[in-house]
Amino acid sequence: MRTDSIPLFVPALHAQHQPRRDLSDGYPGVDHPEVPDRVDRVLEGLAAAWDVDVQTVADLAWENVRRLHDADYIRFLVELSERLHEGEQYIPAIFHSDLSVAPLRLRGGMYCKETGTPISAATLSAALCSAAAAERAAQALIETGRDAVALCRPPGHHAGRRRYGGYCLFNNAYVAAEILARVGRCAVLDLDYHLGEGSAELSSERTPYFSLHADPWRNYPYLDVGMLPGSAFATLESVPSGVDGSGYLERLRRLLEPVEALDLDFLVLSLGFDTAATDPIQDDPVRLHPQDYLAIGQALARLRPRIAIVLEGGYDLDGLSGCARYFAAGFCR
Ligand code: OKP
Ligand code: ZN
Repeated sequence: MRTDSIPLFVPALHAQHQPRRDLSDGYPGVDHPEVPDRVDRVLEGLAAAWDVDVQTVADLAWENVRRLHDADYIRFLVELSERLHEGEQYIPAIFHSDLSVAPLRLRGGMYCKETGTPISAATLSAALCSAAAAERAAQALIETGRDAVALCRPPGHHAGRRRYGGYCLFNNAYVAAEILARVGRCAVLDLDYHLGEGSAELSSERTPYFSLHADPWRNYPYLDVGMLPGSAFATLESVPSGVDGSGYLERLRRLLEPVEALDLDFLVLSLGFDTAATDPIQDDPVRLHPQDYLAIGQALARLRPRIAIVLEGGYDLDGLSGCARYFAAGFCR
């Protein structure tokens, strides 16, 4: 058990964002796995092992989102949100790199290249509020010198400077990292199942990115990492298909070596529980069991920097709280 309480920020508006259908694997799609309940399940697990100081965040992170993302991309989301009717969900239909003079309805296809991230009238405010939770966790690190958690929803690591997709609109982890990098040395470590190509794009010398993920060519986002922009400051490591807890831990420890060598003040941890063996959205199996998150938490607890934990994926509703509880039991310091 941690001796002190840990501040935990929950975006107040996330539950109004309810994507209905996930067409990532094509028509007719599946019930969307990125549901509001995820936040409750993770919170339940963390609260079973930590003394959490839950704070609901009602702010919208306009300013920091404008710093990170392009103006025309944000303007598109604003205009679209104003136009959407109650209950309506938007998915682009044409995908080109420049649709800037096409009708608003089609313009989404220049900022998104997949069909798994439906946008409703409530999505923009939920995403801004999610980023605000990350903002608050970063501020808590600076002000209290203690670790903090943001249960961001929607998630953020697939969102690039002018790009949404993979259930993400704004890059919550980089919102936090940019705040922290103003006052100390900061990096982002991503342990979600998926490579965060948005985070890789946003990485820089002052905010390098480290990620351990399933092979991104064979799994979402289905990219050849050699083709990624911004990869000069991204350290990307894949786990083999079928990897188990010990194989995962071995690779995590190896990835932590260059992170430690940076002598950081702050670390943003993009934490996804979709590495659990029971997660429904894996293509290549990663076989982590709830108990494996204990060792993951312990490995991270040994790091020197203060850590802002930002939630990314994790879609097995029945398994989430167990994984989160073991993680929290391990991440005690
Ligand atoms: C968001 B996050 C694979 C379907 C993939 C998109 C996954 C988005 C993941 N058959 N659908 O957890 O990184
Ligand atoms: Zn993921």
